[in-house]
Amino acid sequence: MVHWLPENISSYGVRMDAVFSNIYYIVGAWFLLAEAIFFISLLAFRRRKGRKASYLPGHSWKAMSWVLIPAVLVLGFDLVMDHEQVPVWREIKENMPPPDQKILVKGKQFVWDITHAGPDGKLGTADDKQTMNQLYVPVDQVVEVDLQSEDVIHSFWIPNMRFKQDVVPGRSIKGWFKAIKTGDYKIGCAELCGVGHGNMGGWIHVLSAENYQKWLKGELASRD
Ligand SMILES: [Cu+2]
Repeated sequence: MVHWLPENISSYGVRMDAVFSNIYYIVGAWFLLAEAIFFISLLAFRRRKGRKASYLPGHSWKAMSWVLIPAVLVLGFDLVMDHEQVPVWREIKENMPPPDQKILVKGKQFVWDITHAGPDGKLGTADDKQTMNQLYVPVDQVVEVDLQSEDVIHSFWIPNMRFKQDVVPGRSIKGWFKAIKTGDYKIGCAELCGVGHGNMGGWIHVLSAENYQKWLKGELASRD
């Protein structure tokens, strides 16, 4: 595991982090090996008196093996990573568990316009609750987010929730997550969307189920 990632508060965060670690260590090891060979070669075969540079056409098996062997190894490690990633992708991105709570998030330069389905559980009705940059969700419940954009491409990012999804004009993209811990965590925009991009963000407030119902009914003050 990679330990410097933001605290995980997502039901599928452990699976996501395993994929991240897998890529991190495999690609990291290759990077270090490639750089080591590069710098050792620079030093060992540098210009010296009496040494003539020679042109190697690379037709011999010995020369070609420098390319072919790593290529086969890279392909092999690629398959190892695919093996790790495909089930996680299926579970998280191609599977939509029945939602307990529905949220509509509209990105626009440079805010997140958020609509929470009210006590009736439906979006687009009179009891909906609207906020700007402040997302409220109940803990231990499946939250379905419908992501839309009113102008350019944004990316809705909650690092602690291991959730990041592009928000594309003209499309309605659905995603889901389930928080396993209450608290306040940051939301960002992960797609350069204009001059205010760096300030485009907000907070997600994960509340207990009871407090969430209270908040929906207006019995709990909003936090910013
Ligand atoms: Cu943005």
